[in-house]
Amino acid sequence: MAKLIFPDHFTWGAATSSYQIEGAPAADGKGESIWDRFTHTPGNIWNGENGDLACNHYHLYPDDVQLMADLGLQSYRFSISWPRIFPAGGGKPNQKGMDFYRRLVDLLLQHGIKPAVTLYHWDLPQALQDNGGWANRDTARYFEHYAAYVFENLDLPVDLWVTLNEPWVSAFLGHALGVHAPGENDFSKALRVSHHLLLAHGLAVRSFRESGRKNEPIGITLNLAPVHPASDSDADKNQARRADGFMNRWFLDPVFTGTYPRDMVEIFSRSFEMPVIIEEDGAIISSPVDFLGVNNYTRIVVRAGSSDDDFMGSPVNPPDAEYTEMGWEIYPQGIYELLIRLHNEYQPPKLYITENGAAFADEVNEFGEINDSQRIDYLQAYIREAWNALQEGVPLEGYYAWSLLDNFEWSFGYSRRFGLVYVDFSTLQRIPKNSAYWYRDLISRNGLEV
Ligand code: IFM
Repeated sequence: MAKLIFPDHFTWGAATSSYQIEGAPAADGKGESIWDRFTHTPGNIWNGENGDLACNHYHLYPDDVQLMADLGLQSYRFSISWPRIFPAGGGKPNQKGMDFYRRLVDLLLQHGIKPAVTLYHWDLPQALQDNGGWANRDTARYFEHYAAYVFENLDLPVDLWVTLNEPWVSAFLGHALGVHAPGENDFSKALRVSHHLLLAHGLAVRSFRESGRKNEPIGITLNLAPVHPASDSDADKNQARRADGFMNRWFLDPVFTGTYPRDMVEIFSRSFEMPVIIEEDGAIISSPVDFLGVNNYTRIVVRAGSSDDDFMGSPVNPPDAEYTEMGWEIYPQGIYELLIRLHNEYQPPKLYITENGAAFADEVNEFGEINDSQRIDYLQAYIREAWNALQEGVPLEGYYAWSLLDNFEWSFGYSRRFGLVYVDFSTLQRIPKNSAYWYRDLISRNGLEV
């Protein structure tokens, strides 16, 4: 049996997000978010579900921190709900909302668990949506204000700051495909939204550098996936390049170079209205980050679409592959390919895998156990590829499993279980799955036995 040991300073954690676990949508002065509104609009979510209760982490967080400690987690990545801090997006802050995260961070630190804080995981204050949402450039300034307030008032050590989680998803699933809040179907608007999200990220990084928080790293988390052509034909290869431009480069290029990929600007501008870009925007968006957070679950395989302007192509599911409950191909070597590419092409100072994991149809057996061996196999295979990337000199600093708990999986409601810990949504009982114990053992030996 081989032992694949990770560097001593490597961080092992698990991740969640506010709307997916907290519940308590109006507690202690919290304002409405676009996800509160979207989930309460009939027809948007599987089975009419919503995050009103979710895992009730807002009230059960001490138990959850204890669970993390029992599993030996070294870090916990969570997100702050903007409307808990600024119920109307801007204006008067809500002290009680800030106090909740202060208590959480304090408790994590007491247990020796390093907090990794994401400022935006999609729950925009509805009041800002009513003002145009992310399609309105002012929202970036509101975000800067909110971020600056958190930097100043979450006055405890934070290990990692993430400005935005997966802006591609906010922009395109929310504004072009309409399956996420706020549920719009306007591609030109989605492009504008992507620009304002990137601007918000850059403004927050700038404000962080001006804050008193000197030695804490800040970065952004992108959902990234290798894009492969379905065949060796030139048409499929060109399609893969365009799909990569849409899925990956549209965010990577501006963050690391200050400009949008030229091929995609040409393609988009032939069919859509382009965002208004002011001269200073590129410099703001590319404000140097300390790390890039990578969320990777699968790869994308595409066949050529109908024209050279088709930037999505036709997705192909390779026939002999295995798939998770999300219908996502299990493709561990993709994370290796991605990490090597990011290191070679964009050279972020450091990289973190801020999310990786799998949904399976977990069940509690007659002994009260959840034998999720498929998840263990998945995690083991991906972590092994991360180790391979480390051997090639990729400055990978940590890994966060998605997710600590089964939770509200957006338009899929509670029908997709990603947790290391099973949640019985009728009683809210937490039961660590076998993968949680497997992960605990991996953390304790800082590596894999394969
Ligand atoms: O649950 C989501 C998370 O909110 C963002 N990244 C992907 C996860 C699984 O779909």
